[in-house]
Order: sequence, then structure tokens, then C-alpha cells
Amino acid sequence: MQFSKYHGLGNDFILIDNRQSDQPLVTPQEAVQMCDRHFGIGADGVIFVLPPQNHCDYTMIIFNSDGSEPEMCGNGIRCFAQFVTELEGKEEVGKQYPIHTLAGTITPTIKGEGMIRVDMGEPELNPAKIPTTLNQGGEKVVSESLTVADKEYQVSCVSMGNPHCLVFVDKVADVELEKIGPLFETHEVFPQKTNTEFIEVVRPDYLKMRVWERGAGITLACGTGACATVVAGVLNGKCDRICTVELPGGCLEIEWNQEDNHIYMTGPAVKAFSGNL
Ligand code: ZDP
Repeated sequence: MQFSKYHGLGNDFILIDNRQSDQPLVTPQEAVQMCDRHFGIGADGVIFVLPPQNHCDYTMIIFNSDGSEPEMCGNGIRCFAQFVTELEGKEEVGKQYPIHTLAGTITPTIKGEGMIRVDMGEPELNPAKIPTTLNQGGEKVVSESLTVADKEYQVSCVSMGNPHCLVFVDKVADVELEKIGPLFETHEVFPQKTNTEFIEVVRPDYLKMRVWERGAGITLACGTGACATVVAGVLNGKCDRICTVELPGGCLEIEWNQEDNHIYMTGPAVKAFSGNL
């Protein structure tokens, strides 16, 4: 089987041309093996380009490195779009690709020179739909108390199709991600588990963020997490609607558009190599 390796700011994925079948060509167990950095190709996830559904150009399926299947993947969908230009044999600046995902239709636009802008749709704030049991029955979860390992945090929650828990801190460098990340991920207030982002406000238009991803652990970047970060920042009065989010792997430009309530994410997608399994 042919595969290509892509990354968005170091958040790396194995891309599979799955256009001939509407079932993924590898199982979740095989994906775990392929993602292993010592015994496999090495990646944060496996992404499949499947035939269209619901008037879209293609369908995206993704497996995390632990074999679980998330609804959406922000860095992954930029890689998906760049991979599609490779499959189609031409890169057309301005071309849009509506993609069917478990989070609905998500639309990347090719900007040229490896940059992709993605219409990520609207953020979901309803606690039951994120899902979280925090502020149950309320409209949204903004700066609610959550105790993790005997420490109280003020957290906000946003779904970008997948669940995110956002925590503002003074210094992201001081966060013991490896220790507390898994405790947030599996906390009982998150029935579908959660991705967790720790955020430092450098300026209202510049945030620094580190992430513990559901099903993948520490990664160098998280696109949906960067979008959720800006939503939480705006709701907490900490940042502008147009903002740069700096991740360990580099920067994403995020806009939460006031008119259509959609989030727009702009960032790179880079091919590393391709090979045969
Ligand atoms: O929600 C999840 O289980 C995530 N691990 C999915 C992957 C998200 C990603 N990091 C992104 O960029 O949005 C790929």
C-alpha cells in the first residue's frame, strides 16, 4: 500500500488514498502500529481520503495514534487538502474542497506555497453537545472550577466537532503536561474524554498554547485546539477575534468571524515523504 507522510506544524499524519472504497483500507489496530515511532512509520494519526458524501468533494476519516476515531482534525484537514492536490495532479490557488467529516462539512481553500485556509464552521458551546457535565443545563462553560489532582483550575469548554477544555495559565512552559494532561483527558466531567489546551496570553492578538490531545498525548500542534483557544479567549475577554496562536511547532492564524460565527484557520501543510507498506 502507498502512503504519504504530511505534517502541519509538526502535527504529523500518514495519508492514504482511499478513493476506491468507502471503508478505510487499514483497521484501527493497524493504524496504531503504523503510528508507532519506533516500530512503525511514526505519526500522530492516519487520515483516509474517501469518496464523496453529502455533496462534498471527498470524505475524511481519521484515526488517532491510539486507534480511536475523532470527529475532526484541524491540522489534518490542511494536510488532507494538500494531499488531494497531489492526487489530482494540480495545485490551483483559490480552489475550495468541501470535505465531509463527522463534524459536518469543513472547507479548506488552497492559498498557494503550502498554505491552506480552512472554514472550520461554527464552535459548539452547549455543554451537553461538547460534551461535558460542567455547568449542566447552562448555555456555555466559561471559567468554571474544575479540580484535577487536588488543584483547582478555571476551565472553559468548546467543541470544534471534537471536545476541548481550555485553561489559561501564567506560563505555558511551567505546565506539567505529561502529568496532568491524561488526568484532564479522562476526567469524569468529559464523557467522550477531551483534548486539553493550556494558554498564555502574550498580547490580545498573540497567544501561546500547549496541548495534550485525546488519543494522541503531547503533539507539536493542534488545529481544532487553536480554534477553540481563540473562542475561549474571546469568551473570557482575553483576546481579539483575529489572533495568532503559537504552538510548539509554529504559528496558526485564527479568526472568529463576527458575521457568520465561523472560525477560519490559516496555516501550512507540508509533505515529508511517501513510501510503500
Ligand atoms: O479529538 C481528538 O481526539 C484529537 N486527537 C484529534 C486530532 C486533532 C488535531 N490535533 C487537530 O489538529 O485538530 C489533529
